[in-house]
Amino acid sequence: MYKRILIANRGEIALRVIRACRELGVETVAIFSEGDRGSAYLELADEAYCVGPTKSALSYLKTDQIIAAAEVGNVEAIHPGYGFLSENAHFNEVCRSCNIDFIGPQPEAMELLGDKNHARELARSAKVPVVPGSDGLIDTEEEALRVAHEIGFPVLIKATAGGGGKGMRVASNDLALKNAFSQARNEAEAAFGNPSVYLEKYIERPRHIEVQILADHHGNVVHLWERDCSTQRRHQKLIEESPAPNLPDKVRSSICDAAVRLIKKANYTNAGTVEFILDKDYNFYFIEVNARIQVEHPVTEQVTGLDLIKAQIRIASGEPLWVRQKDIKLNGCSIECRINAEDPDRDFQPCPGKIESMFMPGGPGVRFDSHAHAGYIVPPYYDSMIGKLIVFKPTRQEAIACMLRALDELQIKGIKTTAEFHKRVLSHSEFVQGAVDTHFVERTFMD
Ligand code: MV4
Repeated sequence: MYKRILIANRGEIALRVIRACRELGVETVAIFSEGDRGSAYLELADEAYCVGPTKSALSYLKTDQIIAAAEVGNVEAIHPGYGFLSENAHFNEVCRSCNIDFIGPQPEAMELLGDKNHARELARSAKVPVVPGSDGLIDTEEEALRVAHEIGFPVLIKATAGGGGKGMRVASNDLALKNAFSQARNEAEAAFGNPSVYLEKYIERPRHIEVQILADHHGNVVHLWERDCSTQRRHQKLIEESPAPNLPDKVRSSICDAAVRLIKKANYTNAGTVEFILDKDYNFYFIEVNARIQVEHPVTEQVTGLDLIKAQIRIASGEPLWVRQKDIKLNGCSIECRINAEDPDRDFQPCPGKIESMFMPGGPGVRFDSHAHAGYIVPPYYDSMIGKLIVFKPTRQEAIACMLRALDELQIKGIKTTAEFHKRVLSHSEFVQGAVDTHFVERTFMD
């Protein structure tokens, strides 16, 4: 096991990794930007280094500064968290060249799966269902029209270097496709430095189901069941839960087994998430792999009883997986609400500022992962999430009731948050019935 790890992140995920390290007896080196000086998570680290000014591009995204902190802090490994450099293959390679373990997949697997068209082709070779679409990249408008006529409109143009909804455009006829094709390529070039796109049949109003995977360096791969992340707005997840409600067991097993096949084919190691969309007839299609730990990992921790951050650290240090697939049971129901400093009544615009007072919910089955506290000034420079409220109960009905009670208890004075919005979602009949699709929030709450 490592003696010392650097956490190349901030806020609640930095705190989460520090907690896992402390339980493993591993010392921690934290980093912070000038905008995060004095943050609470730094108090729990053994050492902390300022890596630059407030701007992420000059601090949390600065490979050289972070590697310098790792050298000065004399660490053996770096945990990247999510966002920032967590899926940056170059940073991953620099860690390797400096003999610092990157707590995540190898650069090659990260690179391969970061190319969404490659990932799609790999899925095909692993007999994992993909959405009907182009056989590779589409270079010309004529090709796009030919494929669209084969698979039928509406179609979705996707940037191979994109992901998470970035660089996607829907087209419902020839003229729209011509425009969307050139716009998608220009956007992809501007955003990712790679204009390459591919085409898929647009699956209308799908559910977003993702499978948590752990893979060690000894060829062992297990899944930790699925999460339903369909309650989202403009590709920003709001509520996640495990297991996915109203999912037939045979579909559950097929999706999880498909995820394991793909991860094995990709020679992927450490924690990863295989993302699918599910149509109204329970047909599922591979979309992409998220080569990092995700914000919503706690709901999986609650229903499996496994600590995913400790698992990442143990796998990176070379330990073989200590659990077998048959030992990983799906127990109960867990729901997570992202508590963001945003105003749901003003188009979810960020509402940074000082938290005057804060009462955190608790009691049986309640977990609140947050770095925030009374007096904390939510900075405007980073993403607006200030915490995650997670509940865990034997049934979904009890979990919803518990979440509503916990949201009621959560008092954050001084800034607006998404807490009230979550209460409205959790009380809506369509959500309570289970199996909302990815357009539920926009269709139901956005006039
Ligand atoms: C799709 C899709 C429908 N049809 N692909 C791509 C990024 C990933 N995170 C979600 N993506 C989707 N890919 C096909 N062929 C629907 C989604 C999707 C989605 C699309 C638009 C708006 C919100 C969405 C939320 C989840 C999934």
